[in-house]
Amino acid sequence: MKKISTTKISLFVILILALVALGACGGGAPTPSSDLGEDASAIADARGLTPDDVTAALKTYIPTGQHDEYIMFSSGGHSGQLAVIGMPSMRLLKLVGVFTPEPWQGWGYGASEIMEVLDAGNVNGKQVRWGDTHHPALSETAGDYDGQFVFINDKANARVAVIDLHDFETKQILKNPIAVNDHGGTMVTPNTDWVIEGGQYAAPLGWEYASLDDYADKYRGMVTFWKFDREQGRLNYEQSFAMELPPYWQDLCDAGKLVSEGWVFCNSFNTEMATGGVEKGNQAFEAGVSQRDMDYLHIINLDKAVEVAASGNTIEVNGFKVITIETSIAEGLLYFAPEPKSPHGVDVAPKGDYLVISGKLDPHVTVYSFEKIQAAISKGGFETDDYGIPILGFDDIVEVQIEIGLGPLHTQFDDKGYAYTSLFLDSAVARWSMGGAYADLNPEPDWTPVSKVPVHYNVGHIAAAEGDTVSPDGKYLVSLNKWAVDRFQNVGPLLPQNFQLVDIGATGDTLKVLYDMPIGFGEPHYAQIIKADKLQPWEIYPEVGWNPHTNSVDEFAVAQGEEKIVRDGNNVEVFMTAVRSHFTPEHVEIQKGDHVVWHITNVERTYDATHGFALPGYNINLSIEPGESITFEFDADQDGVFSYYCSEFCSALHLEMVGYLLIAP
Ligand code: K7E
Ligand code: CUA
Repeated sequence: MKKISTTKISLFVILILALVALGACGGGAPTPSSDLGEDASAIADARGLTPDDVTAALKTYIPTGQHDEYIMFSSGGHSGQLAVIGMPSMRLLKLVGVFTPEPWQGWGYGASEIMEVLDAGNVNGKQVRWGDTHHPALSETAGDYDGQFVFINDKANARVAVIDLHDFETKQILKNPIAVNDHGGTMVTPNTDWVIEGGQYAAPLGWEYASLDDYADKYRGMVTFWKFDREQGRLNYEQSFAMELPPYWQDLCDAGKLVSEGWVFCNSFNTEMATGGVEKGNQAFEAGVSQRDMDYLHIINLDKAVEVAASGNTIEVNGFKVITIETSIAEGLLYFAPEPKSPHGVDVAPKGDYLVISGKLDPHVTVYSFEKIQAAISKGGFETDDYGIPILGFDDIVEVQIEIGLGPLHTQFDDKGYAYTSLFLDSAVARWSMGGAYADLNPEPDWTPVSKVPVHYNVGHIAAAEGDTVSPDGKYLVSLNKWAVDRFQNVGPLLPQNFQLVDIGATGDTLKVLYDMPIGFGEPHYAQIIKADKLQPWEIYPEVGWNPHTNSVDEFAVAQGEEKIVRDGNNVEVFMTAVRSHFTPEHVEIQKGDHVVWHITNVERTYDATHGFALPGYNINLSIEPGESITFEFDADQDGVFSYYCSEFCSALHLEMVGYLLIAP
């Protein structure tokens, strides 16, 4: 491979920067790219690029054939999917089908095991084929992303999904059995023993009916702890449990780590227990839920709750184990702490020693000390809320409050003792210095605002490289902006979201936006960013005939030469192989009224040699990756001639990769 020497590269960079800095660049009308020539400085000049633009381009450009350093797993928002994005190039690599059918991956178009995964997310027997995905969580080992799994929640229907990063395929969807919707999910404990799913809008547990007049008595919040079985790669329903919570609207959660491992923190709003109904003369929701200056941070002793759940000191709701509020109080599982004002984010610092909480209507971040929380719990003598839950004293447990700007939401951390908080109302990301064990990592005084970078616009979450781990990387942060307004070409009144890559590599007042990436498939909320070399996905399935849902060779895998069609009464079973460039058999002749079970094995062992299988009229579409074996079945309820074909351009004779399904009347 031809390589340019590093000296040449740096000379090239210096040359561009020097020319740009000398003002060689002007504004003016853009020059058509065909006329730009080969000279870098002349190109920068002709395109009107500033020195910052050129620097940003040099920091984000990935030459053809080279790979990104980080991979971002972003929620797909309303798409119900999970986006996989390379960083710093911000190239979209994949939109993994999760809660919503995805045709390219053959996700939800006939393949039996995929339909089973999707159907496990049905709600009361109703097919729900979308999701409002919010928070992806990478699996962790000892508090560090391990690159094995990613979890994500569907806020709209209170569901969680497990995606296996061996093949980036969704393996499991579970409907929460006690809640209609969720929000504070998914987050994982430091060894991924538990996947957290917190609730949001309170309702009677188990989807019962109760009048809003009975809100305080009958409506409840919840947090569910899903037990993860790493070996199986699945959440274990039987070992999972939930905690009943007061009908405050639990919002986001985070798991403790290191010193706070075994604890979980969830914030809440609407401790006012407002029930809306402005049309009946009541206070509107947005006013009713923000009357109080403080809501309650929920501090949960998860280790102890696990013991209580295992001991059987639970009730059952829809057959699911639930620890009641009374039990939580009696066993010391749950404490509250006041948190200002319309709180949203709760984020545990890398060493597990502090929690950062933002109130949407408070210009501060509030930093709580885990040590002080423990001391306050030991000291006792609590006030309680209406449900008898002990409330810790605000002044006893708060380390510091730092005024950083308007509309603070979510906080991330780096390797230099800085925290970053998104400011929704300011449309900015604030950098502030941390104290305590982080104080020596940066030059600034402890707990002070350091700088702000404007983002465009209305930032929600931010995600920093390895930012939720015990050892964040710094380097990059992505601002997940809700509004794009003028940042991209107008594509009609529904605009894309805007992910902005921010350089956080240096200390001090140096934050710079490097790149804008439009997101045209939904409103993502959160993302996590992992070092790319931690991922070890398969290039092809380990053996021919692999079933990605059992992680073993499928009992109906078809070997080359053993293709056949077997008829037993009205049941027809097709055993087919796919290889460049044919399906065997090429004719499948059946009768109207037959029930068809059809197995296809892609016998290829070549990287990227995927075959599609599209069968018109029966809504069947598969993606069969090298080595994979897939089964689908259908009732042949319409006769006719149906050409099935390979829907991946796999070879020069791909168009010839076709066959006829003949259904005689
Ligand atoms: Cu702030 Cu669902 Cu995490 Cu949206 S949430 S921004
Ligand atoms: Cu196989 Cu195209």
